[in-house]
Amino acid sequence: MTNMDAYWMPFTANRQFKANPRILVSAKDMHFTTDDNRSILDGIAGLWCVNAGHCRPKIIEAIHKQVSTLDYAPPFQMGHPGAFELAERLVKMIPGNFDRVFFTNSGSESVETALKIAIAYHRVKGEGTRQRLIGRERGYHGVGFGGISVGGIGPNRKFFGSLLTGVDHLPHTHNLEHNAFSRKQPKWGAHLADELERIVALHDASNIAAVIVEPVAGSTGVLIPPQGYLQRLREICDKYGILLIFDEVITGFGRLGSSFATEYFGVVPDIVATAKGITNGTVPMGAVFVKEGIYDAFMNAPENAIELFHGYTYSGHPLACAAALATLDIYEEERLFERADKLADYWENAVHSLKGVRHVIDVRNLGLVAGIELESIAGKPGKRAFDCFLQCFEKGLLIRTTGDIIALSPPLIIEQEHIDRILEILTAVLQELD
Ligand code: PXG
Ligand code: PLP
Repeated sequence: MTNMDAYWMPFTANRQFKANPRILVSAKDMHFTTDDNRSILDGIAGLWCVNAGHCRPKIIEAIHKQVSTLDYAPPFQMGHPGAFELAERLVKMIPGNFDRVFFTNSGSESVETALKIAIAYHRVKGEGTRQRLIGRERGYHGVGFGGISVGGIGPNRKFFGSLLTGVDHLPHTHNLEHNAFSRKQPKWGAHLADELERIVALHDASNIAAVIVEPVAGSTGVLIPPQGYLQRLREICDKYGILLIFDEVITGFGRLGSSFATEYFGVVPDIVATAKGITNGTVPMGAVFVKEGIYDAFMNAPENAIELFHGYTYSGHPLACAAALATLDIYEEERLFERADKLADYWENAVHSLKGVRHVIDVRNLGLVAGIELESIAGKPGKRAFDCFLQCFEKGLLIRTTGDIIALSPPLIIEQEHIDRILEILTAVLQELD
């Protein structure tokens, strides 16, 4: 292994890692292989993105063919067929009346794009005072300044100065007293959406552009929305002309056993931010869907003028488009979203078998996602779950932890025997853990 010093690793305990590196060298379907040739079962689809499993030949071939035909095409004032084909395919795939897609290269960029479009939309409609943004405590919306401003994860915010002004936060919905060990959506908590009314009363709707939430909060440790909560947010936004943005970077592309969370919950937002699963994690890409009427509102500029002053060098990159088209083919051909839906009950029973296992104070689940909350060691928050992560890796399982919460989100191609194996390793590790 080469010297590791030069690489400043993202969201990583750099010194701990470099002292005890965990190096992956290849992957296939449900497994990674390490540099010491161990097979690691992937319990988190890479990082919530490899929904069809690793190294799928169809996607590899599509990328290969694309890079040897058209490696790059400028996206400003120019186009290439793949971007148009993909956009068309995406708007047909998402339920609700979304009619345009803006391409980005990550979830963070999708969030920045969604927030900017929301503010600009009100302005082009003559409501330029609508500038305030409302996020939620514990929300994760990537790492751009917009995303951390509307986001609600303390450590992701506190080092970075004054952030965006004009931002408020709804309360999060996590409450173990009421909702511990709920299966699917918890019963308690819809009333927390009414906090939006208080924020509107404080600032007046005429100053508010948008509300952004993750339909299921992922990164903060899997928080499932209470029954009726998202519907209530939708109603209040409608009442006041506030745009509702769903950040579906994790929930999009089959994670819940449906195309998108908007389909799963039957609640249609105005803007949907996506990334991750769109290319099965192979080539960075994000996509922002907007509801009918939003794009049109921008089309009043003179014919030859740019309508939206926003975009990335790599928006709709040919390789990303090729990878995404092949990925969507696989999702469709293998009916992977339905597959996830069918497996969801087996998954639910499996993860809830952790109730009563040492240290476990909550299990929550929806689709092929689960959160397992551990009791923290006094004075050492996060240590127990991190130790669990290290020991699972030693035993051949990749999980993700945040604080003292374990998140699981396997590729949608997972078999029941893999689910059993995940629970077997996790249970054994938890029983032995301090
Ligand atoms: N929004 C949501 C809801 C996300 O989950 C982003 C935006 C940002 O996407 P990019 O592609 O810029 O990272 C995400 C990303 C974790 C974890 O441990 C989750 C994410 C990223 C890294 C770690 O749960 N989600
Ligand atoms: N910084 C500089 C100096 C640039 O010229 C550009 C793009 O042209 C950017 C940042 C933005 O890069 P990207 O479009 O890849 O987000």
